Amino acid sequence: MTYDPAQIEPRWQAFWEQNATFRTDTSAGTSSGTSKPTYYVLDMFPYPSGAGLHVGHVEGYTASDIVARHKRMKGFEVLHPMGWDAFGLPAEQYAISQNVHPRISTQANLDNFRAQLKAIGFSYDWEREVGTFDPEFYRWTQWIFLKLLEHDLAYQSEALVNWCPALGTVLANDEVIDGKSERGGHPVERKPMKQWMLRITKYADRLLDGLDEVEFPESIKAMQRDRIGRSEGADATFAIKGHDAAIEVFTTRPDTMFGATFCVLAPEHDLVKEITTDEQRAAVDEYLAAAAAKSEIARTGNDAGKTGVFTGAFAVNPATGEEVPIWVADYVLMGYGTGAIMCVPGHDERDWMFATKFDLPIIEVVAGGDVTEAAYSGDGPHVNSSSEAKGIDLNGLGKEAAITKMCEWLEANGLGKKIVRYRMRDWIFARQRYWGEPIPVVIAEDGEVHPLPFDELPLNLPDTADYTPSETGEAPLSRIKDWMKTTVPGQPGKPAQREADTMPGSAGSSWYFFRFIDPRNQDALCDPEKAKAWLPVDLYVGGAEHAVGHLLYSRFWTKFLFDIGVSPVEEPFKRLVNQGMILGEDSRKMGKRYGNTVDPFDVIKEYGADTLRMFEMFLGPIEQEKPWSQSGLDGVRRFLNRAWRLYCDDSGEPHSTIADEPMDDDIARLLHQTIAKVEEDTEGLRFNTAIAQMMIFVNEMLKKDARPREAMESFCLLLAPYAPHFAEEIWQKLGHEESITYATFPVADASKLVEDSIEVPVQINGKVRARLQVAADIDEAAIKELALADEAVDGWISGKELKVFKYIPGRLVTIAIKG
Ligand code: ANZ
Repeated sequence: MTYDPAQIEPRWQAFWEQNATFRTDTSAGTSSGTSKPTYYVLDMFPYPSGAGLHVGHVEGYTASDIVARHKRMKGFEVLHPMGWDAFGLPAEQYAISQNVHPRISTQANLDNFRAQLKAIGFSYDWEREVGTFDPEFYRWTQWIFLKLLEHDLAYQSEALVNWCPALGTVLANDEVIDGKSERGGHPVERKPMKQWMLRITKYADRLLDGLDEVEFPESIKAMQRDRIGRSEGADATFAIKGHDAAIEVFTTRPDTMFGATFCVLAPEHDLVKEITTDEQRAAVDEYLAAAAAKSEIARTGNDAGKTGVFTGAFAVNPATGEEVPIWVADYVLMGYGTGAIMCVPGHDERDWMFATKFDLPIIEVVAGGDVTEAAYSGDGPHVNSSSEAKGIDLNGLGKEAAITKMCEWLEANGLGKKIVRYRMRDWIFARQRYWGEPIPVVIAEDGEVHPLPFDELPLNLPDTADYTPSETGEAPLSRIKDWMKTTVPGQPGKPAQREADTMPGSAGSSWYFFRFIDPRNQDALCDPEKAKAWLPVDLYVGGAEHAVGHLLYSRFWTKFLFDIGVSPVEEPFKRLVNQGMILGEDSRKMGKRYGNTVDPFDVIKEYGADTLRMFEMFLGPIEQEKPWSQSGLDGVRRFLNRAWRLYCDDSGEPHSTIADEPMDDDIARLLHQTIAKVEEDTEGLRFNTAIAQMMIFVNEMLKKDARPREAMESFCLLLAPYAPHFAEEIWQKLGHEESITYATFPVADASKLVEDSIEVPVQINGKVRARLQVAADIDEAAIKELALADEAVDGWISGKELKVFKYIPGRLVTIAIKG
């Protein structure tokens, strides 16, 4: 019988299921459990789409599965769980498009996903499965929300939000790309709305600092730093002529204040209406109306600095005492800094374009460029930056010194202060959609917000057939009148309304990795002792598209849970790996548009899951983008066929030549080189080169007549994390009754690795007394052991005190003795 995965694979999948082979004992590492070392390897859990698993899922999940299986064979208690990110926009949009209730479509989709994952042989402990839409799960999502509220980290605020009329909801900034919704590409507007917000900005510095602790790809760290966008600068006050109010500006270059020849307010700035003169009012109103229709991206994109309108009012530059005009322009955003800036056209590019367009003065205050040609943003000695009357002189100073001196002057004169600002905004934590966690608060008639008591959680999402979003921003839950109507907790006579908004899709995914450790705990989101034994996650594998949103949110929640004593760690993920995208065979992104999508289940039907797994790992380094390759798939299939022939004869029985005989030197070397390479490369997640070495092993072994059992069994063990069904089958044929899952992974014998052994002379007290035959790359500890056991050496040193033992690699052993 030849290798027949269709016959082997379902049988082993059933075996694993019946025997709960991958059940994890998470009491390991706690006072009541074993002392086995723990290893937590986590996949980014999928949102169960209607399309089923794609080849990109298979790539990441195979990588983590190999690591999980490898660690089990090395004696670790391994936590390798799976669940569903099942609330949120994509699931709901899908349901609406299919005209089925999201609860039904989500359940059907995840049942399909589960079956597919099982058909690839992933070693998940399915008893720990969780779904974010399960009340037993979201009870704790709601619990965390209440804790955030208690700690003043959740609040309601009227904010300018990204409103998507087509989706009928607000979107987070990372769900908007080029003014369109990430999902579906619908237009997004800016609109002021009252929203629940989470104060993630309070954690900005800790989210930055924590990045130094974790092993994430540098590119991901850079994206997170950029999103947080820490800026050191100063707030400074510009008085307004003829008004009591003053303009507070935020600048990162207070040193350039002598060059500030105008100020600009964001269109939404409170002062605009107040200071605009009658002559300018019509022009300003018209400009404001146009700005309101533009997205943030359009405002800060290529046109930045090219539109604006004069208010008719003037401010006073505090350094020069000169009057400078106040303009309104939409390249200044209300949501950043103070929404007002001082403009230094000599040294800021957008200000330069604006000044050039509207004929405003440009003054050089830092030497080094030609400000009539372009803004100069580099360093250099300050010029034109001195005022005797004001008692400030920056001339001749470089940038850093000038910034320091200007800040001191501002503070001394009550005109401003140093400040750190962040680009990151607070997290808009509400959606006007049905398919999400209800927010567990009620609003009394007087408008006061009352949290639900913890023991009333979960607050269930009510069932309704009327779940489609509205275009007005009215949340679907508000239409379920008898659910909405309630009373203030503890005050049955006091009527109240429930909150109709639900949480965003990223709520459940911000903490789900805690729940896997203790998924059925009724009293806590996770037992603290278990959390301590298992966190942080040792290895987290998933797509780079979550580099900013999900990873920032989950790091924020973990830090908060740390602060309230629930999490033992501040950083949830010790090491992060992003699998590279698998492109179509034509090197284009796979998609319906190009007709180049490969369905992994077509591959399984034709080739089997083990071939699919090994092929995806063999395509190239896990982090890299790489095209699909049909010939590569055939190549891996041929490899497994040959490996099968190495073990089995035509009838499918193990070769009679497999025997308990010692390995000759060649086979021993080949085997131990293979063990060493597979071990190292698996640890380093270089699965493609590990597989290349396995291919060498099989090709070499097929040329030999001998089949020493040790080599045959060891290789089967090496293959097990990669092609688990194949390995289980062969392991059983070799006479083992237990699953290979917990068999010990082979360890390379260093002495068998090298090709040539060498002769090393041994000098004792200056004279050569013996010669040793050793492996060329032997180390000092190993040669010492050999030398002391050598008969000739022993004859000279026994009974004496060993003073010195030194090995000059490849050349000489020197021993000094006394007595
Ligand atoms: C004067 C100046 C002179 C500036 C100069 C820059 C260069 P980051 O690094 O992003 O923090 N700014 C401040 N608030 C703004 C807002 N709400 N919308 C648009 N621009 C704003 O940038 C801070 C700088 O961006 C600030 O420093 C301010 O311009 C501008 F040679 O002030 B600067």
